[in-house]
Amino acid sequence: MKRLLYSLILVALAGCSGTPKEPTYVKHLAFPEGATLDEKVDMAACLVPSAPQLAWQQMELTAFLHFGINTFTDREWGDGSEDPALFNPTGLDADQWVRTLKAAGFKMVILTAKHHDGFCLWPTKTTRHSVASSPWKQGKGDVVREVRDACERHGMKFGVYLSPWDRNADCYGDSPAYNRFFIEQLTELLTNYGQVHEVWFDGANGEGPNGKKQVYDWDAFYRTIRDLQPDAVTAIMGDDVRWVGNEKGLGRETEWSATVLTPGGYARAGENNARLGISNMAPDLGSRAMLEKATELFWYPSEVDVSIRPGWFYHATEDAKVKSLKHLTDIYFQSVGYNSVLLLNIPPDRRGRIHAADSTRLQELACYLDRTFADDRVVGGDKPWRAAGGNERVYKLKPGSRINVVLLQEDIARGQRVDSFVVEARTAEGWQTIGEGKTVGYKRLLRVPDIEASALRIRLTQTRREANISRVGAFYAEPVAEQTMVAEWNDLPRDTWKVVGTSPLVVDLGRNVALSAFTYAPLNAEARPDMAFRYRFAVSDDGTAWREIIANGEFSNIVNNPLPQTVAFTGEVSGRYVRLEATSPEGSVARIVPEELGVTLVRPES
Ligand code: FUL
Repeated sequence: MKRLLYSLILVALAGCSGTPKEPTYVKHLAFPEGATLDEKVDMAACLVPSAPQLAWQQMELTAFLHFGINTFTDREWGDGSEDPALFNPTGLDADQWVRTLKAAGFKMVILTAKHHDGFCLWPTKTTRHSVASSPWKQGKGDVVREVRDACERHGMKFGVYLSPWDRNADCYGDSPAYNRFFIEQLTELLTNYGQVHEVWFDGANGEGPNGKKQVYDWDAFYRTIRDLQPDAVTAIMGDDVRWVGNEKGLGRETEWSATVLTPGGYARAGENNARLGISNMAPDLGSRAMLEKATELFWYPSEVDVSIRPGWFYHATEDAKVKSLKHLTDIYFQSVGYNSVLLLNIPPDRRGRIHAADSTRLQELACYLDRTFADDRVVGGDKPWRAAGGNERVYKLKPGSRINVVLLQEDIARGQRVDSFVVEARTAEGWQTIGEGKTVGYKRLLRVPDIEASALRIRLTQTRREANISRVGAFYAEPVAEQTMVAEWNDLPRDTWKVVGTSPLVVDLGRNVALSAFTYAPLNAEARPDMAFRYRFAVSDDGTAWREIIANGEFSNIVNNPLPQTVAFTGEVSGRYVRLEATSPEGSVARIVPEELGVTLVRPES
């Protein structure tokens, strides 16, 4: 019966010409029960982004600004007990932030108006834990306003990060009360600062005081946004923009914006996603095999968020660890070039300025991208091409073209439809295949072998209905050499250590040393369920009598960003034995291997 209904809809949509007019589903569609794979594929082809989602995708480059109390405590996650008096930037210059980012090609900035510590960068009426209680501008300052105004001056779009998890609010965990509190904060931000283009809700969700779990009222949060800022997209726990699944700057080569992943804020998300065996991290979120099992489909495109430094917040110790140009260009090709928007974090420092180490690197990146994409070698590559599976088209290249990058774009306002393609080049030796792939989407950049060619042939091997190719391009990207970065987080060679115990990890460093810090670095920078999260750190002179140096530590955000975390001691700490005892993110005993531990000497030996 449902099948019959589906056919009737198609017939009804047929124009006078007899060619069925294509249906359009904006942002979401539900497959009729019993729909065949072919019918599902047909419908999937007609799923399109909403207008704000389309405008968002076209920005390509957006910037994150992580700034707040953590900037002043040198932490990644504050616990909410921080004294607002610590917030005191000496020369905050939001105009410099926005100018720097604009010059680097970014189209929007997203400011952490409130991170998990609950400290608000605007003088909110909801809590005293804000800039209003800080010495900065005698409590009369408003960072959100300053950034918003700078965006206005420089024609930059503006977004807010508002952490649902709040480690300061007393009402956190008292679900209805906190939901009201959160909506009030959201309302202030979405009412008093002009247009807001993206609202970013982080997925981190810890326990409130006394272990109380907060149940968020996502529907009410979404309603508030739709009422106050109908053109804003909602990200991560929002339902317009999807977290790519890691914080390494790594998109998927095959990236479907028309995806089977149900947004996390929907009540049915848990059940739907578990049935399909997927999460944000799943490698396949939209192939035909996934469509076969799915009951609904979302236009839920991927956003790749990554920091220019190891951490999200500014730490002076990371000034020399700003990602290299090579690393950043790889990130660009693996995000923007993989049908995603890149959200690159550039954290302002304690002065309240973007540090020269970051702005210099941004400039280098912008120059590199400008140079690379200035000269499109394809002739007439922007002529729209409507093509079914099996169709091919030849594009001439300008004479004497040397290329190593091929660009493909679909007109996603008419859906994401390419299922697989092949790219060939005509060289002196004849036609040769130089690349192939599955998805295209808004933008696909293929790094192909460095060749001289006179033409490209694009063959769409499989499509969903007819695909709409809006652009084919070809470029030459100069190879970038990697600047080697040494992992400098352990001053004492491990072959001089003796492992005395493994659970907890106890190490005899071989002699008495003066330490200023220790580091925990998950093996291969990969998260594991039994990795360390909460920890205690102690030292001893004889391996028997211990002095606890840190009783209640936390490797904040280690699951999403499993990079080395260095913990600096408040003073000099000496001993011969060190002990690191930890529990995993799930609360069980963590497994730490000696290679994951490093110590920093007060006086490093050369
Ligand atoms: C994560 C947070 O926990 C980090 O601190 C950071 O804000 C990042 C963008 O999202 O989940």
